[in-house]
Amino acid sequence: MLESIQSPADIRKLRVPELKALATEIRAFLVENISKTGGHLSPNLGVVELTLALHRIFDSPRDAIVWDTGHQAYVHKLLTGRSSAFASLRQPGGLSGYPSRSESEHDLIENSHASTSLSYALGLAEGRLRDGIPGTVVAVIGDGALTGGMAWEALNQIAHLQPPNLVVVLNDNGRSYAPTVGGLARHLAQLQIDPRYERLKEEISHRLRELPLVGYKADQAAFRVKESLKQLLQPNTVFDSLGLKYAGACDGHDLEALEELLTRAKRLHTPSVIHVVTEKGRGYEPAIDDEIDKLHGVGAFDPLSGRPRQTELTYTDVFGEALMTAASRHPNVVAITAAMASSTGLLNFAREFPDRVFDVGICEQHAVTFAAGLAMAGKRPVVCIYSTFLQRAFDQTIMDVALHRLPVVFVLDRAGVTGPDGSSHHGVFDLSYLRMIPNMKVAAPADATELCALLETALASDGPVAIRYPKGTVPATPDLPVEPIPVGRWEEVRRGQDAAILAVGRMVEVALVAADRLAEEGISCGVVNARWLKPVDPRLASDWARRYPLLVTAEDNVGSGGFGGAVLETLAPTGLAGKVRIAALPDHFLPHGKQAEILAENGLAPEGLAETVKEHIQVAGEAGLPHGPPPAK
Ligand SMILES: Cc1ncc(C[n+]2csc(CCOP(=O)(O)OP(=O)(O)O)c2C)c(N)n1
Repeated sequence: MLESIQSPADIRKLRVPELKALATEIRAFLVENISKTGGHLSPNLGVVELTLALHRIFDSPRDAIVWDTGHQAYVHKLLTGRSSAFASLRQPGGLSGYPSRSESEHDLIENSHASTSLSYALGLAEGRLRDGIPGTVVAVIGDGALTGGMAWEALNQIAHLQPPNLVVVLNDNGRSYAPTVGGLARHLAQLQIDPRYERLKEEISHRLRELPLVGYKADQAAFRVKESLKQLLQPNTVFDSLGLKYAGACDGHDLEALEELLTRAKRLHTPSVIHVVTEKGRGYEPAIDDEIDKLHGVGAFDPLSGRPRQTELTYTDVFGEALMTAASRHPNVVAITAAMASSTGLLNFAREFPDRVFDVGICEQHAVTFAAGLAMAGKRPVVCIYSTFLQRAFDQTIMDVALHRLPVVFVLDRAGVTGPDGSSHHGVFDLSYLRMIPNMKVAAPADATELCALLETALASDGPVAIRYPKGTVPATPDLPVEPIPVGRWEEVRRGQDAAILAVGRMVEVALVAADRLAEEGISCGVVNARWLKPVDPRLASDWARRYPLLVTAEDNVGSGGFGGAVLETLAPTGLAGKVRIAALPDHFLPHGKQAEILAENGLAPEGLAETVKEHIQVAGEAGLPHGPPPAK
């Protein structure tokens, strides 16, 4: 049936039994495809009926559907004419793993950072109102994304502006990756009382409308009875208190109930919050049975068992173990995660030290300032976060941590090119946005052993330190135990004569292979492991920039403001900056694709680096630039 669905109009023709069959088909299709491409499995299995109902009741793109985060928009893709391309999901040149404006007129928001949908939706709704553009704007937000501060900033303004053309659908599956934590989650759980509640409430208001009372007093009496029954039945919701209409909680797998509620919301002409309860991983046992994250986001897996196809040691694993070791020695070490304990390697830590890990919800800004407070109180907070999501807490990192010179350790996972999650998930700005912050020290390990050693250094530091490492497997298992690495100390891992590559993090390995290739062509290329981005090793100016005629910096960060910039800034006063060439990522948003391919396309694989060296050695030769140490002053 799925093949025949080319647009939402096609599903509006279907009847309930056909829709149920379609829902089953979609789930099987998702499992089969995602088992090959990887992707967000359980969030999408959970929203099949909800997406069908949304596209039947609302008329996209006339009505705008805004998916918060966008990781749960696969079913939306299938219903908007993209099922035949679905095998290319997250593959180079294929469909994006999130909504994508270039893919479809039905896709509006492609930023996959959570908690933004209500702000986008309010802006869209207000803008449309002002221009008299008809249609409803629907924001679909998860209970996890609703923990983020931005969502509440938007709700506050929605309550103020009361746009009649805005519907908020709260997709409540009780989980972010792990169960959603906090007072809000508790509140939402309380609202999910007996599923018969909604029907009972309807029944009562229907009966009240039929009361055979007449006159003012009767009206008053009816009103009072109704109000007290309402209070009795319905706990006052946080949304009602804000001045928004709340309806629910509705079974998110009951198509008819969903359609009824959405129809009412559409006709209400006042902003409403429709609370829909869904099951994450619905219909796929391995996801439902998974206690960790219900197979939220997966690589390729075996569809029968749900087990991953690849299980190699990753930087994330190594960090998790290193933090455990450190925590067993330093009683003040505490870990903080913004709803991503499993994917930042904290699971074992949480088992071993349950009182020393804080899941703050999808609230990176709060996470960082909370860490600042903990540090003020004498703790050693380690903020475990993806590089891309620390962007959210840029101001907090500067003002609340660095300005106070607090010893918060930032551990940035998934730094550099991440691959299939695309533009909004590449962690390619962190070296730039961290390096510019006063008091901040920034490091990037070249391998697993160095990661463990840098963590020791960071935990012994008297101010903020950020350590960033890439997504993926480590070159080798760590060589333990480790000694802390002195702050600012680089290492010349290969000596050469004609040029040196100053490499950051994973680029060290790439540079060593490039140097081998160059050696085959008679070029003697050194490699320096520039593991500290900040502070820069003073030997850069006193030694390497004098000894080598050409310095090529290599980093998996954007060129603007990154490591290459740090080297240029250091060398500018010495007059040696002219020897520097920068190999970095370009000044545009990178697409999704395979990590290695994206790096290679941008000159950051061994061949590309070797080419850069060769190209500039020639230029240096042609320009008659000095080859060898400059004359002593
Ligand atoms: C700012 C930000 N932090 C972290 C994430 C990583 N992340 C992606 S989905 C997700 C959980 C979302 O939970 P919810 O909104 O309830 O959606 P569900 O997957 O449960 O349907 C998280 C933490 C993100 N996308 N954005």
